[in-house]
Amino acid sequence: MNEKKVGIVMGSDSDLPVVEKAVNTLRQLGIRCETHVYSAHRTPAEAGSFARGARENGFGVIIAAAGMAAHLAGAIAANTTLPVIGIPCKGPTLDGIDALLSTVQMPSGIPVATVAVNGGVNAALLAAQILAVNDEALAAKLDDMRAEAAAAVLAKDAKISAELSD
Ligand code: RP5
Repeated sequence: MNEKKVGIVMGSDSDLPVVEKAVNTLRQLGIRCETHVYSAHRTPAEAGSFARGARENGFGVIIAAAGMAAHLAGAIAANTTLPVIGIPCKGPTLDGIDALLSTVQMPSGIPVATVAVNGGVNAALLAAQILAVNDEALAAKLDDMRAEAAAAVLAKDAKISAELSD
């Protein structure tokens, strides 16, 4: 098991369905995570404090999920030099474009690696790939996971091709 944990922060418990996809993917890979609800707007002190202490508290990457005017990933990134992955969450209006632009459009100097709207799985995989830079066992698990995903696609191809080809 990787010695580093993944920190996961969401702006509201309403983001939980997206975050659960990330947690499940990390668990499949045997990566420890710690999950919190901290908001850039409603609880900025707690969000900043978590980010400032993250490196010394054993985290290697932080995933931040938020919707609407989604400043959480940027606010976390402003308080740590650990890699921060932002998940823009789709809100009740604007189809997540609001959160996407708020998360991805970081000014030079404070990067956030932004995944797709509601991209919980890819956030976890990217976090795993970052930890796997110096963890060969984890890199092998990622290879296995990709091979399984490819096999599943090829099985679908075989089924559909058999049914719909003349
Ligand atoms: C953001 O506002 C949260 O990340 C959430 O996506 C959105 C709405 O939050 P709730 O009003 O559902 O708590 O800060």
